[in-house]
Amino acid sequence: MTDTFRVALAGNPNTGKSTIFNALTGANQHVGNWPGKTVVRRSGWFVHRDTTFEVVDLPGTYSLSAFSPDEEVARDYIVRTQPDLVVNVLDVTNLERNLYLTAQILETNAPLLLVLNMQDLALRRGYRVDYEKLSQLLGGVPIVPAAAAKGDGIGALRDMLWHLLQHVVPNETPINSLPGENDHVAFCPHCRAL
Ligand SMILES: Nc1nc2c(ncn2[C@@H]2O[C@H](COP(=O)(O)OP(=O)(O)OP(=O)(O)O)[C@@H](O)[C@H]2O)c(=O)[nH]1
Ligand SMILES: [Mg+2]
Repeated sequence: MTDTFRVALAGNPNTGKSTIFNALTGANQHVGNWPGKTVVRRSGWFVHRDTTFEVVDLPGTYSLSAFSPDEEVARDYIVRTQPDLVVNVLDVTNLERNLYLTAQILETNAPLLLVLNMQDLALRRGYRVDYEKLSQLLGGVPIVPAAAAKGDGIGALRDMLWHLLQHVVPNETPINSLPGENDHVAFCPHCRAL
């Protein structure tokens, strides 16, 4: 299997996109500008289970309305360039505000995966999220919880990316949960066991 899958990280500012980008791609990064824009373009790649993933770290945006260069870049990449998967990174402690962009991305019909980041803060504040319910409410979008600054959830994210992009087979082996955090397991609507 030698296909390269293009994954775009999208989300509100300060949700941890670049932290996840760095954790996924390590030293395999390229930094430039988006064509005709002063907005920084960061892309990189990694290999997982013999599959190459190209990752683009989109600028942080609250919406895809294209009122600012950042929003325009994010919207154009999702709608026109059409990555194989959009990974929407959310701050789980601020779900309501973050889900506004999620709703907009869903409207584009782009294949979508949610990373609910900042689980360490949520844990400290006693927040609990019903991933299955949230996934259902959003039409069956897969969800990976993470605390990217600590590296938690990055392995599960890699597994989930591979899992989704290899075409999901119902009831296949569940993806690993976060180590030691049994409340925070990845949820894929295609594999109810997650
Ligand atoms: N507590 C906590 N902090 C995190 C986590 N992930 C990222 N951070 C911190 O949040 C801040 C913002 O992270 P970035 O990765 O720069 O966020 P971003 O989404 O790329 O931000 P923009 O590029 O401005 O949109 C940094 O100080 C990170 O260290 C996490 O899971 N938990
Ligand atoms: Mg960033």
